[in-house]
Amino acid sequence: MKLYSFDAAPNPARLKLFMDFKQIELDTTQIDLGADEQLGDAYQAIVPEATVPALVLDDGTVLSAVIAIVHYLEERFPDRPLLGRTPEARANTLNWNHRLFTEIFSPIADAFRNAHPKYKDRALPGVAPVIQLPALAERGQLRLAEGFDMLNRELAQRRYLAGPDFSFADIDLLVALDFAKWAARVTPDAALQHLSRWRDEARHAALSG
Ligand SMILES: N[C@@H](CCC(=O)N[C@@H](CS)C(=O)NCC(=O)O)C(=O)O
Repeated sequence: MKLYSFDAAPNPARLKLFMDFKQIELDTTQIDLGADEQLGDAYQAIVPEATVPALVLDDGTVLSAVIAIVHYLEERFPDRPLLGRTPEARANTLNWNHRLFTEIFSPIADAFRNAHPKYKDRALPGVAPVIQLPALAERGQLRLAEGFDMLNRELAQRRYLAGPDFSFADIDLLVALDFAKWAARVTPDAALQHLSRWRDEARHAALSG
């Protein structure tokens, strides 16, 4: 197995926190996004999507979606489960990961990539040119504020996002809050007390890996 990553970027950070918690170590090569190494021919020959992370399995299969990589690793390294211990918990964790991806990560990426000059004509990851739409940056900010309100209401009802146990959904939300701060310049309002309480506990749980 061989992992390609760039630990400073949000999607690789989701995977790194997962692996650190479960104490998984893999042969890893860092692909420098700052130098656009992901767009070079050498990397594209391995990962045509030109994104990180990517896990190349021993049979040559290339996984480029974080959610697929963590599912595979959870099967291979079952100790300290992060995707739920029962079918219900597993489905609920996956449900939250999907919601976070569409309702939180996507608005942050829209706010960032449709406004930053570095991403002119690269408003989406990948090699195909994609123009920036400033309205999407504005909509991203609005959706993010709504998303934080929704999370605050949800976290009033339970300790962690997907239930009583710390899970990969919590890891995703920790990474999303950091990403929102530096990329979209948005920090949840201190009045969102349930989100704030959860963040303290989730940070602590993540480090207990
Ligand atoms: N397809 C991945 C997301 C991968 C992704 O978007 N990675 C970003 C880094 S956070 C990337 O590689 N960007 C490359 C670029 O912007 O050119 C998933 O579904 O989990």
